[in-house]
This record gives sequence, structure tokens and C-alpha cells, in this order.
Amino acid sequence: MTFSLPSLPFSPGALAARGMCQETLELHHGKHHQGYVTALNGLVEKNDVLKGKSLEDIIRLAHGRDDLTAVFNNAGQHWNHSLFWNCLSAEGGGIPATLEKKLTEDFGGVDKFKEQFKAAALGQFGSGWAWLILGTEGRLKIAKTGNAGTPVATREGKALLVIDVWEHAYYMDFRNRRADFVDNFLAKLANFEFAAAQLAAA
Ligand code: MN3
Repeated sequence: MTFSLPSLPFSPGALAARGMCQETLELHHGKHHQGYVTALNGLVEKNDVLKGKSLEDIIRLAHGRDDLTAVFNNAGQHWNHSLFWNCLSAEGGGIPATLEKKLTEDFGGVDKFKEQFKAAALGQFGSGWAWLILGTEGRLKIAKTGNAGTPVATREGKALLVIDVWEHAYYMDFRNRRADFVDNFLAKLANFEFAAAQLAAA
């Protein structure tokens, strides 16, 4: 097996009081994410060109290739979910001063950042992801991607924070209310300490 499911950086029940229940995390991590990893390994095993390549290389190689759609989808989902778990915290919501300064410089304030991030998360029609990215020119920007789309594929910068807006991410906790899920993420779950560390390391 080439790729493996990363452990959650918290216990599956750790976020229950913050709006993401244990069953959501057990299914999302143990079933959905595991499913992408298992499928990816099966596809790589059958493809000599992909065997031994890094996840990022596989994503870029499969991007836009009609014959590698399943590879792209499962590889992208593995990468995106691996980042997403690090973007959640039982002490989430608080923004470190270094990140706040950069958000203010590039968006005109934390509230404006949150508005744009929420708009991207709600504006993604159907399944996908919303991102805070450090662009290659050094400015923060918001992006959204559909399905397994990922900034890894397009090399548009470094992902600092991501929210999964597939229905499996929030239906148990918020039913159809994606807006409430996004508000709750920004207020109580988002690991801005991790985003700030990603920024500092860039
Ligand atoms: Mn998901």
C-alpha cells in the first residue's frame, strides 16, 4: 500500500461540543477519507507511471486527464482531507496576531476575510472546498474548488486553511444549513494557529 490514512490530530469526540459530532468524524475520516485512500492505492497499483510517485506529483499528473479522472478525484480528496483535519481544533476560532495582521493587510480586516471565505464556501455549487491561500505573489486570497479540486493541481499558492463543504461534512450536525456550518467553523472550529504556522513556514 502506497498511501495511508493519517490519524486525526484529535480524538473523534473532541469536537462534539464545538459543533462536529463524533459520528460525523468517524464516518468522514474512517469511511469517506479511508475510501479515497483505498481507491487511490488500487488505482496506483495498476499504473506503472504512477507507482512510487508522491501524492502531489500524482495530482498534477492526473489533473485534466480524462483517462485519469478517478486517480485525480481520489488523490485530490486524500490531499484535501489530510489538510482539512489539521484545520479543525477543539480550541478553534481564535486568530493569532501574526495572521490577523496579514488578513487585515490583504482583505481589509478579519471580518472582511470571513465574509469572503463564507461567500466562497456558500458559492461553491454542489460538493467542494473553500480555501485561504497564500498566493505565489505573497498575498492572501480566497478560492473555491469543486469536488476533488485542489490548489495543488493548479500551483496557485500554498493552502493555509480549508473547509470541506461536501454534504457529508455537515449534514449530521447542520442538516442542509451550510451557512450555519461555515459560521460555526469560523467561530469555533477553524484552527487559525495551524494557518498561522503554515503562513510562517511559507
Ligand atoms: Mn469530505
